[in-house]
Amino acid sequence: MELINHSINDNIGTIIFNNDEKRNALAFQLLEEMIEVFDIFKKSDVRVVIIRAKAGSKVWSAGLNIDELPEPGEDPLSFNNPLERVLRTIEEFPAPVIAMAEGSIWGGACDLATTCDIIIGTKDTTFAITPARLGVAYNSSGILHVIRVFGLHTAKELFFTARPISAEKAERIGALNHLVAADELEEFTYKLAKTISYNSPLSVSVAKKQINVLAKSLPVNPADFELIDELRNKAFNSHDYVEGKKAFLEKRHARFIGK
Ligand code: YXS
Repeated sequence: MELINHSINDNIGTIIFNNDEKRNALAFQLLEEMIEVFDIFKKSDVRVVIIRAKAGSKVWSAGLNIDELPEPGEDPLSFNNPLERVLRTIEEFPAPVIAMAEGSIWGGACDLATTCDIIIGTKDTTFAITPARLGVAYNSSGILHVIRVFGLHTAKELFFTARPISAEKAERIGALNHLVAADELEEFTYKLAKTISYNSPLSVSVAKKQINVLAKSLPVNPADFELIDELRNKAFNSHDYVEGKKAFLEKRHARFIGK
């Protein structure tokens, strides 16, 4: 593995992002390595997984690797995109996955953190959802994660402003399970993981599945679903989508024109 490190101790699996110079951007290679490691964990009686950045990181993850965003016309968050496959791997993994969230969390990494079962952060943990910065229209499963974890109004503010929200706010609305001092984060997280690992893995995995299935039972009629898809198509065929990526790579503010 190159862009992540992983280890297993006392039935607790750990994945550490190792892409510092790109602020732990979720490069396709990093995401594929995560899927490989979850497979190793599954075969190794891992009872809790912790996903983290290196101690002291200012950025947990800068989100999807903008260099790898596809050309206009192609869905940047398609069903088989490596990020979506990692999110489904986390959701379907039989044991709890904890995001040990030190630092700022951006875009698709916010989707990743909120797909984890538990999020533990510090006062410097922030959450930002950034499609509006890049002319992207997020996908429905990601939007549902954000609504379920942050609530409707905060989800709208996150998507409309693309600005980070603070750890205090995230804890107040229940998006963060615990907000702890930076120098206690590691010990606190592993203590919680150990508590879970001593419980019945079967009971814990059934509880995870039950909660995930029941939390998702939202009826959406097919016509609305098709409409959303039509709107998303418009966005990732737009001038703004091209401009968003270009502006980032040229390190300048984007000039969006709304089409
Ligand atoms: O110039 P070099 O080669 O050193 O590279 C710079 C950045 O270009 C690179 N980098 C990234 N490369 C690809 N994809 C990224 N997401 C990304 N983020 C950063 O890392 C090197 C250091 O970046 P720099 O100088 O900006 O670091 P900093 O410490 O001053 O600022 C850290 C951040 C995270 C505040 C800043 O890098 C930033 O704002 N990054 C972009 C965050 C973002 O908009 N992420 C959304 C990615 S797109 C995505 O996830 C979805 C499609 S969506 O947008 O829909 O949610």
